[in-house]
Amino acid sequence: ALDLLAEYCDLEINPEDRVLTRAELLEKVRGRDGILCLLTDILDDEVFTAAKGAKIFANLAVGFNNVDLEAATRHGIMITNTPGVLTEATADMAWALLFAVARRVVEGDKFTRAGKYKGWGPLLMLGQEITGKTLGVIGAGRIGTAFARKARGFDMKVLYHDVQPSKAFEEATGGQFVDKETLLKEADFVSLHVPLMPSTTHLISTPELKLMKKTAILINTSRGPVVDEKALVKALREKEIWGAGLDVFENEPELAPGLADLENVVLCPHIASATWETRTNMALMAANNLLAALRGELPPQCLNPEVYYRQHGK
Ligand code: 8YV
Repeated sequence: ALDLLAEYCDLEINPEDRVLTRAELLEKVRGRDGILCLLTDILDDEVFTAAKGAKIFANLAVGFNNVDLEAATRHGIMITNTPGVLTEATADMAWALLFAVARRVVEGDKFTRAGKYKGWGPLLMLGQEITGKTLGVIGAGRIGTAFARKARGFDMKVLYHDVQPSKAFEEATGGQFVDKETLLKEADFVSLHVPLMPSTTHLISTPELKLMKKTAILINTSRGPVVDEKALVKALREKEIWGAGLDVFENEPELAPGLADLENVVLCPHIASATWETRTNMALMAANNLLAALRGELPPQCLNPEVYYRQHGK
């Protein structure tokens, strides 16, 4: 992707393998025609003011809760994201977490490495069966659909919830639309696939965790603040639910106090789209969006095309 950009642009690459400080971000966007940015870059009015003259910020993510889209539109800056290319990798990761928690894979690995495996036992590290269980999917978009579709191989019943029923979801997965309470009560495993918005912040908190089965497992590969992490720690500690698999955290990269001490949770550092194939495709998509904007075209994954139409008198 960088080679592609280098053919057409003078590139300045952030050399640090870390999140930019706010001051660095404000400094680095100054005088650029286009910026390829990460979900850790909070893009608001101040940043767009500093980036005066920029045509585009290409976000290397499908989620764009880090972007004040209205402010970008006001400043005449186009914003793009990377939908589609990371769907399967993210859905796969939700399954990886579900298996890891249900079958105690990480716990078993630590136990074995520590030399604690002294002999096979019929009750050693019992987990939850996955095949034939009821899967609850909250969020019936691309990733939720891919996740639920993969459940067919495990003969699962799929329940789903979203703001409205989705025919596409049902056709792809055989899933049944239910209200959130029914889903939480009936699902053996609950996986979250919603974007982060005011209406999805703390979508799962104490009342929701209380509705879930004592044997339930919660999976989150969406955005951390969708789950009230303090409430989750309490529920896991008090065995209100059986376990959780988290790829995202409420105050990433910080973890809620006590979370890392729990055995019944598997934690990953926001790597759901981190495969060579997917990250390459995300980078190419972001680069192509950038190049389109620099050439004066409408970028294919533009989230605020009204900026383009306004500038081109359409
Ligand atoms: C990435 C993601 O890991 O696309 C998203 O919204 O959260 C993940 O695919 C991340 O955004 C990379 O910047």
